[in-house]
Amino acid sequence: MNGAESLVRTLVDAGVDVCFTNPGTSEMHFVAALDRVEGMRCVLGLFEGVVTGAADGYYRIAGKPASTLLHLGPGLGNGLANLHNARRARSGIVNIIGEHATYHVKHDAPLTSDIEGVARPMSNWVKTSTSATTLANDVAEAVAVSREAPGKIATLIVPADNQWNEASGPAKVAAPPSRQRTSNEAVVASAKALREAGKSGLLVLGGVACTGRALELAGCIAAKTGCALSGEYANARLERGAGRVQLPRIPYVVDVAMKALKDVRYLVLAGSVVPVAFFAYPNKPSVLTAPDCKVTTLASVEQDLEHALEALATELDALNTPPALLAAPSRPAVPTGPITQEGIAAILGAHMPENAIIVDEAITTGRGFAQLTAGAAPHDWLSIMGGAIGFGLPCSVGAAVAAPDRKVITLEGDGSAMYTLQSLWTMARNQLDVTMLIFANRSYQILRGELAGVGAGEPGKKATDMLTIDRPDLDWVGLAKAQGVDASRASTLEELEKRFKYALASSGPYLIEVVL
Ligand SMILES: Cc1ncc(C[n+]2csc(CCOP(=O)(O)OP(=O)(O)O)c2C)c(N)n1
Repeated sequence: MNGAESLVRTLVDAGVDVCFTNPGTSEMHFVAALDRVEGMRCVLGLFEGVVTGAADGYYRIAGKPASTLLHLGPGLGNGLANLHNARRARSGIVNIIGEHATYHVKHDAPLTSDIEGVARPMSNWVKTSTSATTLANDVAEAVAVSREAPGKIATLIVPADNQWNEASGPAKVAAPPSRQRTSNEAVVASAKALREAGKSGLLVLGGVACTGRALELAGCIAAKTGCALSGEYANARLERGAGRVQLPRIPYVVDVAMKALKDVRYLVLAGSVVPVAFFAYPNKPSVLTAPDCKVTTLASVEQDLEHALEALATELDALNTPPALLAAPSRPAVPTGPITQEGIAAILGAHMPENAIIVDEAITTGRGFAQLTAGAAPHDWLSIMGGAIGFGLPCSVGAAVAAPDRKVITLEGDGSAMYTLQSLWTMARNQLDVTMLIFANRSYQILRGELAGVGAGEPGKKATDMLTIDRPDLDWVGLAKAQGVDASRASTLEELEKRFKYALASSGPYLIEVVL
């Protein structure tokens, strides 16, 4: 077998059996090996930002890494923004990047670049393979790194001759080490802080603490001590809905966040960090908590968060306390008339199917969605973690590949959607079950607030042109249909509800242009 086949076999044997790809000449032996090796599902993306964003969404739902296949430095470079988002989400990914044959690099052919240099800022681990016979071991190492808690980006650069030369066979991947446990001192200190704090305490959950038993334990702790609970501003995967502990998010807008946090005297961190502003603004602080707020770290995001919360609940004698803040089932009444944020939220809350996956890149339109969806059928909520827009559609591709039996609902700003629009073609080709709401406000609406926020004043004509995306208005129905995705437009809440119900009842991708 050649190096490429040893590479693919090593991935598949280790359970890395999905590859999001956009290949070129230097990856042709990998592509050819796909026909010889059973078990690898390959999904083509027509832009590398689709590929890397899909790998992020896949990890968040599957809980295991996918691989990507990208074309030298420029291909990887095109995928970097969503790789950044994936790294911030702590999604494990194995990137395979083709490179010129070892003896060809010195000739400085057009696609030659410093691939390691391109990879490093968005990767936790980077290596260039040195021979076909050692390639499988490098792949095994990359997979092992990608599985290290809390999920890491491993980038392996593979020269073409190491793919086509004879290899010695696949390699075995070591089992992932179990997560480290937090110290007893951290547990005791956190318990002391929450006891002293009473209602002035806030337990902030991050990483996998926003899911499953860990979330439930946080509810028990809140019931016992009276502390409040929160997720961070953005969360890779937040379990929400009826019967689950409700976790609000730290607000985006600095003044709103500071107001929400002003009475917190004791902050306890479980997989999270002290809340800071997304950006600096003149005359506003970077840290959002009050200056006299005491901070205690229960456990870091790499550590075993369920264990940490269980130990804290035990220390507080809260293990058998029924969890506080459980969301009661509720289906909001749906208003009629012009489209409003509240109306969209009510439609989501009323019709979201059980076990849906919500991918949230709604930016300003989504700011009021939390309340009316809190009691909806249980669902997962995936946020953009690194702030690099163009995340939502690719993430939806990956989530849908990871969970073909679940409905993916994408909440998407029109500006953000345009970055990685090619995702629609991948959805159509693979008939992925994704319902997309595109919030067509024809504007980079958030930046209007940011302009004022940084003290740049009122926009004039030229500045306004940089913050609007009208002239021409984007025809979302046309953009979707051109890529094989059925679509329609909704200009009232009645229309939106009808189209949303239709999309949920059908399978495969469907896009609704929500005219705001
Ligand atoms: C990769 C990247 N480029 C640019 C930006 C700056 N930016 C932040 S939000 C935004 C506009 C978002 O527009 P849209 O998705 O329509 O949401 P809206 O603000 O209208 O709610 C831009 C350009 C960014 N965050 N990331």
